[in-house]
Amino acid sequence: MASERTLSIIKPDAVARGLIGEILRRFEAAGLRIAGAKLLHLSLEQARAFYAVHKERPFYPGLTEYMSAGPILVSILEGEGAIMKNREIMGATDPAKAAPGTIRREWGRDVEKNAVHGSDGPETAAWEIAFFFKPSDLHGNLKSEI
Ligand code: DAT
Ligand code: MG
Repeated sequence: MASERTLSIIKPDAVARGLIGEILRRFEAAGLRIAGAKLLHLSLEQARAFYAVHKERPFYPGLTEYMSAGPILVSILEGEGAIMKNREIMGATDPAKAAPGTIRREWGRDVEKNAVHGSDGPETAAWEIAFFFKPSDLHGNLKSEI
């Protein structure tokens, strides 16, 4: 399986509850490397642009309001099969349906406030990474012997 990059977001309620360290630990423990990261507070406009794919959905207004309600931690995760690996670690969209041990099962509040975001495929990953990061903000391929 090829090395990939995917976009992860730790959502506002998880940042507010002090879960950044616990969540990033899960990714690193699974062998994913953090190739870029920053804390930022999206405007409502930015949240609408990021989730534009869902703009016809009934949950779009609530989702974009929530995602702009406080700081988020956006990061680029890198590694073999990173896109699917991240989605497995996150668990299903609805925390009530997520497998035991997943981030969403452990820390998601409901289907909207579900603690984390992860890209769902190679094209969305490339688009989402470019939404938040310039190429010079990426620091991939760190060697474990450094
Ligand atoms: P995922 O985040 O697992 O990729 P998605 O892309 O279908 O899920 O939806 C994006 C986000 O929108 C999701 O993380 C939370 C919110 N959302 C999805 N379905 C919802 C629903 N039925 N009610 C409220 N919010 C929802
Ligand atoms: Mg999605």
